Amino acid sequence: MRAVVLLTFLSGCLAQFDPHMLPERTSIVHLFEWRWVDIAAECERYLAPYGFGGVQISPPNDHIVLDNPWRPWWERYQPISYKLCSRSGTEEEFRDMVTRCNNVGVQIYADVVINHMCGASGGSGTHSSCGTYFNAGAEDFPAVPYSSWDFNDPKCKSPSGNIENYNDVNQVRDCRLVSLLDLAQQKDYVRGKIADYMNHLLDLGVAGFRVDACKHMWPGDLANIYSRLHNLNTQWFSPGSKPFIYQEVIDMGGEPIKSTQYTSLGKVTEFRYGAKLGTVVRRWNGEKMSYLRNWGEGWAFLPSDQALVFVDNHDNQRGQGAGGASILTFWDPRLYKVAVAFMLAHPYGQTRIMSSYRWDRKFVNGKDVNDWIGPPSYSNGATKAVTLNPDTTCGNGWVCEHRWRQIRNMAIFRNVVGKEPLTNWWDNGSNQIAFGRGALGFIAINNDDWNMAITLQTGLPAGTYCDVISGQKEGNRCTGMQVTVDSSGNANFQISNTDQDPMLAIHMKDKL
Ligand code: AAO
Repeated sequence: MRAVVLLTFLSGCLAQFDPHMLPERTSIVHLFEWRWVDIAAECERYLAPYGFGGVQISPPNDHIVLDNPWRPWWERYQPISYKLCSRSGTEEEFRDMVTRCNNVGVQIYADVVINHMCGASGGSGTHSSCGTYFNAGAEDFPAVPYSSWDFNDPKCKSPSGNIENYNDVNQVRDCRLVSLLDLAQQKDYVRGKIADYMNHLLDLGVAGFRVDACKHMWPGDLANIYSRLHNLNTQWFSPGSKPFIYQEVIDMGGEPIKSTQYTSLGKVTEFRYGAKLGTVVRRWNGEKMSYLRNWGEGWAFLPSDQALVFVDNHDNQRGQGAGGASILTFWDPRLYKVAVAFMLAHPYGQTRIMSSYRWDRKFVNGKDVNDWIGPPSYSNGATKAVTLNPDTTCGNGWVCEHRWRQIRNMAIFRNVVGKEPLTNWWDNGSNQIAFGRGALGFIAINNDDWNMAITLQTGLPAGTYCDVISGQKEGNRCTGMQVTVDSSGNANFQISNTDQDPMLAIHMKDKL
């Protein structure tokens, strides 16, 4: 009896760590600023067939609209109400997307902005994506409704009302993040409104949430809000399934607020992951790929089952947020593919793949002054469709990293190797590394300035395997290179340092 009670208790507590992906699906793709109609189509035509687990969508709620033609992407981090009309589409389009993605087994995780409303200087009027009236100066958001009683002004003790010092925990949580009007989540009323919004999304079929700016909310308030959440919609999920929760907390180690203060509530973004991996792959600060031998907890990251990991995110790919210049992005495609392939091959963490749009970068004194530019749009501000080129890449300014063969195939690699541990690690003491995942997959990477030519134990059964970086298996042939594993599990790896993609990866599913 006690064991049953304990088990029920544990599963109740742990449920929000489960992304509810279909079996043998493992990765989230962040379709940053995509329209709902495009995401629905992408679930059906690409994400489901290639085994992506779920999509992180941009915030679906009513948000401020900042002038035309300015329209920065970060409008969407300034809520006006919890109605579901946004730059990505209408509520009807949202419902259609969730339904169609769920029907093909691709989960939707909504980015929810619940720490604040719009900026203090957001003005008054109906310049919101739903055309909703609000008055930022008076802290009046009648469509929720929130009034000045619902904000943290009386609690905030900083002179300006903004967060001035990240070493002051009370300021970080009770004052305004870059002047954004800070909601009072200790109030039952505010908790209820936020939970209503999240429950609306759950009832429509979303499988979980990326919770924005968690550092700026008290863990106890979040625990209360999460405790009010409905279970997932039983049209698609088994009864009693709790929403998956991953929380944005930037903890690089130098501040009193730690990501571990949030890990009992859900998973937490591990920002050290991309910053460190970028440093290693770029070989900055004397870092070497061989140092990745104990990657993960060995680098003082969160425990693997609590960490949400990514090479870059929508902030740090444009120099914002945290991570700095080491962050690798699609702008450095060769090294980016090395980093993403390593991430997807390595067992640590819940992986998220970034999918971006291009913008006109313009560096002034090392800073991109165009870091605000919104998604590809028409002159009336409407976001452009994601079009497809004959070679399956995307047009209209959409980068679609998740469609790059090397990245898509490594997402499949991760699905194939599943929970197998890291095995047969090898390195040359410099920047050539290789490792396996039990008897299911093996990867070798040459990030040195000289060729790699070596025979290694792969742990795989004898046979001929298709390299999934240069191609994949189609019918009973490889479209790219092949690797032959002999009867003792050894294979010879030849990787030139000048190869377009300096790595080889093989797994059981693409064995001839
Ligand atoms: C915009 C304008 C503002 C204006 C405001 C209101 O840019 O000038 O005042 O509107 O009118 C996004 C944009 C913002 C935008 C906002 C609202 O990025 O530019 O403001 O929408 O439209 C902090 C938070 C973190 C946040 C990050 C950007 O802790 O939660 O800033 N990320 C999320 C979203 C983001 C969004 C928001 C939150 C707001 O992903 O897209 O903002 O909804 C330190 C702290 C971090 C802090 C960073 C940046 O990081 O630790 O907590 O993140 O500073 O301020 C080293 C350190 C590292 C440090 C970093 C940078 O790496 O190790 O700890 O340096 O100093």
